Amino acid sequence: MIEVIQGDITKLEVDAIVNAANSSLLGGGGVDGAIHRAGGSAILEECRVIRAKQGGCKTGQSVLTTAGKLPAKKVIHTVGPIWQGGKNEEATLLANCYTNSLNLAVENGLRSIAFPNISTGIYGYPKAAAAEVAVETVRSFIKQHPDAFERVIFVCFEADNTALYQKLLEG
Ligand code: AR6
Repeated sequence: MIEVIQGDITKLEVDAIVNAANSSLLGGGGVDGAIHRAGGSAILEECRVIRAKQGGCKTGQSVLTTAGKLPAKKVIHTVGPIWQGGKNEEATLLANCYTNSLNLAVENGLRSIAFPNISTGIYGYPKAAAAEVAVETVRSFIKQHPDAFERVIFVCFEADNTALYQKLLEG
C-alpha cells in the first residue's frame, strides 16, 4: 500500500497531495510553487483565509485546502523544518509533518495521499535522513491505523531520492 513514484506530484489523481509549504502559507519555490501554479488562485485564496484565522502554519503542522484545478481533490499544506545541523528537533518536526498530514487526511475521509520529500529541497534536510524519518513515520501510522488508507505514495522528483525510498521500503 506504500508506493514510490518518481515524477511531478501535481499530476497525481489522489484524494490529497501534500505541499511542502512555509509558515506564511503564501507560496514559494520548489514543489510549493509548482502546486500553486498548477492549481490556480483558489488554493492561495483559501490559504489567505486560514492565515487570517490562525496566523499561518507552524513548523510540523498541517492545514487543508481545495486543490483548485489539480487532479487531486485536496491539498494538505505542511511546513517542514529548515535543516540547522540536526540538533534543533528537526527529525521530530519532520515526523510531525507526516503524522499531522495523515491525521488531517483521516479526519477528512481522504484515503489516498501523496507526499513530496518534505524539507529536502530549499530547506536543506539531508535526503537519506529525511527518507528514513518519512518511511518510519508513515509505517508506524499505518500500523496504528491499518484501515485508514488505500494508498500512501512517496513522490520523488529526483532519482537519488527514488533509490533511497525504494531501498527503505524493500526492507
Ligand atoms: N513534484 C514533486 N516533488 C517536487 C516538485 C514537484 N513538482 N518540485 C520540487 N519537488 P522544496 P522544502 C521536490 O524545496 O525543502 C518553498 O519555497 C524537490 O526536488 O520544494 O520543504 C516553500 O515555500 C525536493 O525533493 O521544499 C518553502 O519556503 C522536495 O520536492 C520551502 O520551499 C522538497 O523541496 C520549503 O522547502
